[in-house]
Amino acid sequence: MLQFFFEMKIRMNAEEMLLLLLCLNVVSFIVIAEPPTCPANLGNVCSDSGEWEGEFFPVIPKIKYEGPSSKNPLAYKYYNSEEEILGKKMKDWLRFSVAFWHTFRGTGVDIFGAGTKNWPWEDGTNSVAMSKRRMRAFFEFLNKLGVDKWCFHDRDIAPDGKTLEESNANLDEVVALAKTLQGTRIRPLWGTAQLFVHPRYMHGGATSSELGVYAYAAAQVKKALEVTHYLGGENYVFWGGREGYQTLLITDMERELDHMARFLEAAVAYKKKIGFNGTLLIEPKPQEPTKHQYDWDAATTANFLRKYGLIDEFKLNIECNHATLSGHTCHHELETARINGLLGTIDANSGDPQIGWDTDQFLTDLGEATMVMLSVIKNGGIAPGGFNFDAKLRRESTDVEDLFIAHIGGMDTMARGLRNAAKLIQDGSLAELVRKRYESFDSEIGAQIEAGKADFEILEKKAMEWSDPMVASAKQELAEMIFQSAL
Ligand code: XUL
Ligand code: CO
Repeated sequence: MLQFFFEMKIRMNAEEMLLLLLCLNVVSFIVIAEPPTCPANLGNVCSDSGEWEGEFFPVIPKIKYEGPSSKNPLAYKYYNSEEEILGKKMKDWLRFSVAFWHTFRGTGVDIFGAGTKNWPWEDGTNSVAMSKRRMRAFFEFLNKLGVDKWCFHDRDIAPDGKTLEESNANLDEVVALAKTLQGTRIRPLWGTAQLFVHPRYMHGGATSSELGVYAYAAAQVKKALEVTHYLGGENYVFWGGREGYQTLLITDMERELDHMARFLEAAVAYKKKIGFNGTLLIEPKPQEPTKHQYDWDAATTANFLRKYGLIDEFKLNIECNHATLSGHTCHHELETARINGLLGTIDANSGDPQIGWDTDQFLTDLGEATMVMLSVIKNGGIAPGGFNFDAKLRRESTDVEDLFIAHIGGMDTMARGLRNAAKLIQDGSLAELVRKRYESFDSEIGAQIEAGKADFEILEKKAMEWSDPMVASAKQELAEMIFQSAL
């Protein structure tokens, strides 16, 4: 190229040269003209068209695995999707998903202050055109992260209309675009209906004291099941944010719980009717926004499902921040779900030890992640469930790249948890401690007890024969030492 310019320069005067350069510039513009871009972090406003198809994150590369020594914030250091851990690829253990609501509808608003995020693709409206543009940005985000699952509420992907028919039409239009953008690789981990923002749901949806609201909620869930099925979703979640009460003085709790069960029965019937084979899940949470939410924790929810004969139709979506709000660890909730055959999927996030509410932070605690993965491995994985980042940026994090960094950090933490848990399992010392602790039950009489064949008379005879038993140390500190050594 340089040689070419050099020869031309000898033959041309300055004006001719300038003309040539201008022409070349025009030609190169025509040849390499790309769809308009919407650069991140430059404060630009994108084109107004909802059909705008430019690149939303031109300065963000496709996120790759670079290994633990990498200092690149836009690279995975521990999540190596194709690497096998305990006979399964990391991507198949972890099955990551991005939550549409936090990542693309979160504005940073809190009860004391306005939103802080000024994403360049947002135009300040809640129009269908804006929803479609946002959906394009979302899928570019997923593709750049290399994540192939997503979770959504009906009303965060498309705006409410003036009537139910209009809301459904809005949803259909946005969902049709999402279906195209999903291609063959991406599918919803789960969909759900948002039954908590609109004032009509102030007393709940399925547990509202108003019949009209019960019917409206049913219609909304019906449609959300249909679109989740249409998009190839693998699960459907019920989070009953307002299915609870503020005071028992005005609440017929028995009637509300009966209504909730009838509502869920109808959802099961409709799921079968439309041929949706995805798993239905309940996401426990003790309170917030209600003072008392009926799906308090895994054990309460399991009891509800058993009482109403729904135990075989549902599993649980365990959220770590909800677990701590109910006074448990995430590990406890996962184990409770697992031993009841109810471990379905996980909302991977964490709270703050000093703050008493649902802060929905990305999980970054290695000990916590390792315990979570111990449960998941014991369960043989959680497919068709996965790890959905029900987590949001802090209000003070306002760069577009923070959206990427937060997910990369969350994914790497879970990946480290998986690696650590695998180390502990392969090492076997923890399992050996547990085995030894219960080994007295491996005896003949122990087996009789576990088979339900040892009555009190038999046991009394044994107690007299053995006299006062020797009781071994629990070795908790040793267990903690072994656990820490894997982190
Ligand atoms: C709220 C929460 C929800 C559900 C889906 O605390 O976790 O976002 O995950 O409705
Ligand atoms: Co959640």
